[in-house]
Amino acid sequence: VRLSKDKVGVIGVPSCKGQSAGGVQHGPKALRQAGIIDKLTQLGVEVYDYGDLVFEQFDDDTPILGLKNPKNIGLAAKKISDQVSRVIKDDQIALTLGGDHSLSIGTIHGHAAAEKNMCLVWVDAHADINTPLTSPSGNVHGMALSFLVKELKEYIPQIPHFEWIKPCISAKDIAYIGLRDLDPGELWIVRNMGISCFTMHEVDRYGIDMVLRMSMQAINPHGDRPIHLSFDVDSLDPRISAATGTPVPGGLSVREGIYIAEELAATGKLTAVDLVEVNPLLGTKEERDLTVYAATEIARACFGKKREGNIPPGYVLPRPD
Ligand code: 4U7
Ligand code: MN
Ligand code: MN
Ligand code: MN
Repeated sequence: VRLSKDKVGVIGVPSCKGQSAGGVQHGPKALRQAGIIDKLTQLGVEVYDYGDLVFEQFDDDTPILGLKNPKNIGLAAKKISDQVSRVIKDDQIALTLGGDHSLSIGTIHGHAAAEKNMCLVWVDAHADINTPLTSPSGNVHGMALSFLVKELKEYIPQIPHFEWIKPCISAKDIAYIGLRDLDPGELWIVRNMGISCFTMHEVDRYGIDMVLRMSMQAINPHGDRPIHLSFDVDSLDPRISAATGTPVPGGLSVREGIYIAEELAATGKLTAVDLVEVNPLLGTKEERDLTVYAATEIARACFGKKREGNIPPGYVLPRPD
């Protein structure tokens, strides 16, 4: 596997204000404790670990139009965006460890700032494209994409601390994989705005390989665009990924998740990866360990790990003298 760049910049984002369960802010710590940094280094990529971003906490953060924690999230997103954009401009692949999925407002905004022509693969049980006006929960992790899609501009109300967010991606540049739980507004948007959408129904019908080929055909037909993978662990079946806030039955197998990562790595165009919604405070110890394990395997596949194993960097086959 030839990666787009041989350097990876790891950014921990301990965010949790985009949803309501406690614990998802410990996701980066859990992934680090599982040895994610070493596992990537062993693949022969140069890993730059920037540690975890620190966010100032504002307790005076009243909901606006039902949207919860606008100030905390809006200001955090700016910090995330700046950091991701810096890492990509430094010629590193940005690997962001979450944290809840509201962080992708920042990562995608920052990626688009560094690479105008980027496209997006969003792997999730959910579409995360509620507008503040369609959200049934007020949780921003279910709205992240709505602030970024150019075609939705006229549907997004003004939210304090979100003014700086400029829509930076077109509907035709997004492919969804794994969806199985959409709200009415989201369904309307996906059907009417021209986002490519491969739900679990399409995964069952065509198989994961065809789904990936069709995704790439739709958003990156010439294979020349930088790719952003936003991977929500709730895309995986809850039998694997139970330690997450919004599990939905009937999801991807670990093998399908890994296959997505392997094929995107093989394009040589992967420039940013978000690994989000690991909540180590949910589920039993076994469930937590399995969720974290699945997430680290997906990260490894993104950075060149092959199923049969990889030859260690510098390995020489011994000869008799
Ligand atoms: B996640 C939901 F209503 N759609 O908007 C919402 F079902 O980042 C869930 O994918 C969003 O985990 C899930 O609150 C966000 C709900
Ligand atoms: Mn989800
Ligand atoms: Mn999500
Ligand atoms: Mn979730």
